[in-house]
Amino acid sequence: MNIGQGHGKKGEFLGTGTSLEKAKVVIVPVPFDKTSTYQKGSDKGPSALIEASRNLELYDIDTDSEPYKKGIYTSAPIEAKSSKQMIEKTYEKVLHYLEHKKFVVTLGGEHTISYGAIKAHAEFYGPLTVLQFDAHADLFPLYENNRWSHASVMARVLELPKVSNIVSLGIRSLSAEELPNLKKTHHKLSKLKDPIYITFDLDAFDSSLMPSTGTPEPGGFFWNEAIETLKFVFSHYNVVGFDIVELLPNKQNHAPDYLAAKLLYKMLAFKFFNRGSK
Ligand SMILES: [Mn+2]
Repeated sequence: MNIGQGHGKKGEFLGTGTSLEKAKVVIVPVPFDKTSTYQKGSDKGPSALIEASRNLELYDIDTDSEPYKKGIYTSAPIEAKSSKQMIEKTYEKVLHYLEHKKFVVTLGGEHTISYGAIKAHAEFYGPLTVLQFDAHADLFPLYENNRWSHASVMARVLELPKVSNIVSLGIRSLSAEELPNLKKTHHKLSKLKDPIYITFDLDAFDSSLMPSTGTPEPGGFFWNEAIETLKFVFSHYNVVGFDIVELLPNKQNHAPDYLAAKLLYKMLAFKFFNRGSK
């Protein structure tokens, strides 16, 4: 595959060149990877997903729609030197767009980037249910003595006063240290309650389908299962925002980057064009 051969403008999701004023959807890239423990490189995730998106067909078969017509604006990437600064900047930027009535999609980066986005959505829309797709619970009280590790992000989310509920799907790798926190979360779709924020760690997918992630795990979701689950959630509940994290691009295999871009576009299609959706 030739890089840079897609449609439209480089650096913008789908390359559609929509202005912020005309956009309903804002994509916020957070190219941050400081605490990864196995393989590093998820800071390259947002740009790889965006580049791959320029090769997507704009028509969505499932919903018989062209979701890009809602207007999708890609904001400047959030640059930060520390986890604390990244969280603060992400929180402020996401909250700003929510106050301007935008639907915000945040792109990682390591999973810690979700915290600022979830905090902003929880304060704006809460009490909020967070639906987590992930191979790992990310519920370590502390990991390597760091409160802001990717492996602790959902433990921090549990502490947010405006997050009332966490429902996790796809978890298949755990540490005993996480078990007390795991009891505070749910694992069935029947536990969802509006409004909902989705945090999608790409390692929720089976590692054969999604090898381009820091901590790949076998035994995960395949494409159709994940898409059917999302279709159900978007058509039965009010999803107010989402993020896609932990894409660690591999220059030799662009298929996972394309999968991540397509996942994002499908989620927008289900949000705005699913029949019977809220
Ligand atoms: Mn995770």
